[in-house]
Amino acid sequence: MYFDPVEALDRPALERLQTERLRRTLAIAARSPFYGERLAGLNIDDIRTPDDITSLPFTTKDDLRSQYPYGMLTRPQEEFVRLHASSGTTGTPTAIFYTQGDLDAWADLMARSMYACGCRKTDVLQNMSGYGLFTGGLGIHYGSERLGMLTIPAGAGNTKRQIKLIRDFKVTVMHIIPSFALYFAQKVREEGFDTADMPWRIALIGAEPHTEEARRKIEEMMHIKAYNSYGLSEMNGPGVAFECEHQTGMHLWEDAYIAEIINPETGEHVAEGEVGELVMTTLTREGMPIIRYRTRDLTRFLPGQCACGRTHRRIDRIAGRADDMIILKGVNIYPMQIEHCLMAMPEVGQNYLIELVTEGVSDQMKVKVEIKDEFFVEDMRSLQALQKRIAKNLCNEILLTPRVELVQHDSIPKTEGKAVRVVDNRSKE
Ligand code: ADP
Ligand code: K
Ligand code: ZN
Repeated sequence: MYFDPVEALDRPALERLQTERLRRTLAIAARSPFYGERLAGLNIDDIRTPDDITSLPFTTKDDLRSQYPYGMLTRPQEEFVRLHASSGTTGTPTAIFYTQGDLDAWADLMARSMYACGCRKTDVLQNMSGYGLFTGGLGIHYGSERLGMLTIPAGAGNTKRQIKLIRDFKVTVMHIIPSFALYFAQKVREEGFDTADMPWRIALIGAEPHTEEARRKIEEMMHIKAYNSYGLSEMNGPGVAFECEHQTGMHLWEDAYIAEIINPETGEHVAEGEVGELVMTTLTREGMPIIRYRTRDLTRFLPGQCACGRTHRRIDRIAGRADDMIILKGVNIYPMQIEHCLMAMPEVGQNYLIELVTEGVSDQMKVKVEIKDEFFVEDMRSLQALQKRIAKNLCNEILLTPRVELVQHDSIPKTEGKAVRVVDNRSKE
């Protein structure tokens, strides 16, 4: 029923395993120049439960940057076999190193994740994310092979070739970035194929924030089941938390990580079920363990048990990154609030772009929205009515009225990799 029996371990046993692994992780971490100093004076015997982790200091992205290139390593460099780097969405990248043991453990987590949402060795997986330093390439790849799936390293881009591979090799599972999935579905139709006739049944989507509405849209347009996949390079890459077949939040693999949710201002744990910043500690990484890493990602633990029987707690879809927050006229806005609102409207197509500009003395938000062809009509009056309706819906959600511009499908440039949702052209004075 499960890829690994540890997925259904009872909570007391899981917590004992976490404690034991945390103690081992701390002992290993102390061998790196960085943690050698940071953890000086720590008595590992004081760690008796996973909760005792709160006595340890946080690690931030800036800490990792300050140790670039080799300051986080716990062993001689020759014992490492792989390097990845975060995609640098928010500044200088950070380098993450893996021993062979780390790569094996990661592939197992990935395989377990994909098994949980229904992938089997009889499946054929096409990995449509970029390879290279980004972990979505090789991370998914090795996990897929570990599970035993026939794995096609298609990489990003070249939609025509992607479609040919999918049809020729009867691809049943795709790994695809959500913002690309809707665009891709459209391309499949433009090539003259019906998405309902494609061999696929499962899409693994992740790597960037997306709303439930966007997921449903992907599922409808592609005639596929789409499962949310969460990870970050600092915690290996994908395979940190994954949806099971029930699609009710992502199981976070607690035998491999200790997860906490904190108030980003105070650093204290939030109340059970409240949204805050996800903080994570690696429990099985031997080469470059990371303790209490501030992910900047906002989410919450979901209450209750999952019907699948896995005991590892579930997190809600990522509401956004703390760094993504837009402050406009004193109002805090997350891009996902805008997506949530747009994707719920049937007239809206695949893409949108938020632009912040300064006009005269005040800052304004403009939202460009792609409209489906059938609604992009000649009749000015109905277009204006639609524009008004979108602006009004947005205002209900974000409490200020942005300027809405309707554009034809495919007119917003599509980047390879993670979507750019916000362009900030405000004057910095
Ligand atoms: P970068 O931080 O440069 O984008 P990574 O490639 O390591 O580098 O990306 C990890 C980040 O991507 C996460 O911290 C999170 O913000 C985002 N992310 C990954 N998976 C998801 C997901 N399923 N939902 C929302 N955001 C995600
Ligand atoms: K196989
Ligand atoms: Zn489940």
